[in-house]
Amino acid sequence: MGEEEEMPKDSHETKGLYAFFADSPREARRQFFDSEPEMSRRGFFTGAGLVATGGLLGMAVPFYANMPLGLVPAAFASEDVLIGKDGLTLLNDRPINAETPAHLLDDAITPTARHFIRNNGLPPEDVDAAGWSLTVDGLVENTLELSIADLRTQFEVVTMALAIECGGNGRAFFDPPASGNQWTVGAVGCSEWTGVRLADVLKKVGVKPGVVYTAHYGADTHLSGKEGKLPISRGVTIAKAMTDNVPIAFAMNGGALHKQNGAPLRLVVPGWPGSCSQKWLTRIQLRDIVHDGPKMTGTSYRVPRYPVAPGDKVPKEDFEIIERMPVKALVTAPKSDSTASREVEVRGHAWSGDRTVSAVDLSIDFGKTWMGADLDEPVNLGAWQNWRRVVSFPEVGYYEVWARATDSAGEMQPFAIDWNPKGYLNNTMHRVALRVA
Ligand SMILES: Nc1nc2c(c(=O)[nH]1)N[C@H]1C(S)=C(S)[C@@H](COP(=O)(O)O)O[C@H]1N2
Ligand SMILES: [Mo]
Repeated sequence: MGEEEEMPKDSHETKGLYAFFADSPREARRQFFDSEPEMSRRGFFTGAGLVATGGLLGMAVPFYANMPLGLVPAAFASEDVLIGKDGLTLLNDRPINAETPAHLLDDAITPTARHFIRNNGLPPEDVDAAGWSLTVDGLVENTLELSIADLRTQFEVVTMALAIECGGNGRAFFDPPASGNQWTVGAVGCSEWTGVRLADVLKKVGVKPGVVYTAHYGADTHLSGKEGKLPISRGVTIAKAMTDNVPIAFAMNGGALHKQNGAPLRLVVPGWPGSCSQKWLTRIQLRDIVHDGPKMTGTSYRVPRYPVAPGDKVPKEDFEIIERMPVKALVTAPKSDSTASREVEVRGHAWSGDRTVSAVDLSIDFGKTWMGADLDEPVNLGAWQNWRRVVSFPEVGYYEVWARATDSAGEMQPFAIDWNPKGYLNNTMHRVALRVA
């Protein structure tokens, strides 16, 4: 049984509003926004303890069909859980999941306040950085226990800009919908991380022959509160772990890690699903089998090994682990649904797991014609690449700007979603709507 299936599938009367929108986006939307408010919301407010806020949504929300599936009505969002974050959209508050609107990801390096949050459990409270300890064990020549001071003094300290993208980024656009956090485009960020190379630490402990995989453990706790039950423990192939841009990081953008981003210590594994980048890191174990911790097995962070039709049921044994994330571009300016002048700079970022991006092209005519953007080299391997182009619109009116990246292996972003049951790896082109005045 996959780890995600162990979560009690109780009705929306007993679980939180966000969980309801995440697990049953279509049903949640129907109940919240359909035009018969009497019928549709009564059950929710009596059962979920949200009676006090019920009056705020006293009428049907117009044009709800245009809203991303799974978006929780803003009237209910309790954004105080996002202390130290700026402008993030809260998708869930237990556990906390929040994405960054595309136009707030415009910086070349993502500020800490704008790095998205994806939690599977509850972060540790009252973290003590000075007393923090990382154990490296399993199939090693000598087990090591390292404080953050040990890491700083015994290994070369490196700083790298590295992109982290959640495997489920883009899930909100799947049809039929996929359960899970309804990320639109903003479960991605590229901050500057300072730490030591995992590879250097592994060389020091001595990797025994036969090691194939790492196993990562963090100090967060399971939502159920069960002692010893882990919210997530994933790993990567030993080959990926030994690459030189996988840091064990103790600083973010030159300052402390944000509490929700894994303070005081985390892994950053660029190019692979964000879930590989264990936060609140306490232990790395080396194994001679593919790691089988929570969210490694079943359908978690896995996709069918063959193409499936939208909505198909796929046997669990036909799923395989996601490794590299696919090629993608994000438009960070102009902001979607805004008004632009006849000439405007379009810009954003592009990335492709374990590869580089070789071209970004733009279309303002729904893909009929394309024009190349100026694309920067990555500042280091694993960083996203910035691109820009001044675009002239032929006349006033409504436009969509489409961006399409092509990577060093010649792979290009698709028009349509390659559907999979859990809604991973959506790298369809980002489209920004503009009214040119
Ligand atoms: N300990 C721990 N590490 C974790 C997670 C978690 O829930 N617990 N979530 C993972 C997932 S699914 C993602 S996408 C990234 C997100 O990193 P961020 O919250 O810093 O953006 O952290 C990963 N590391
Ligand atoms: Mo994730």
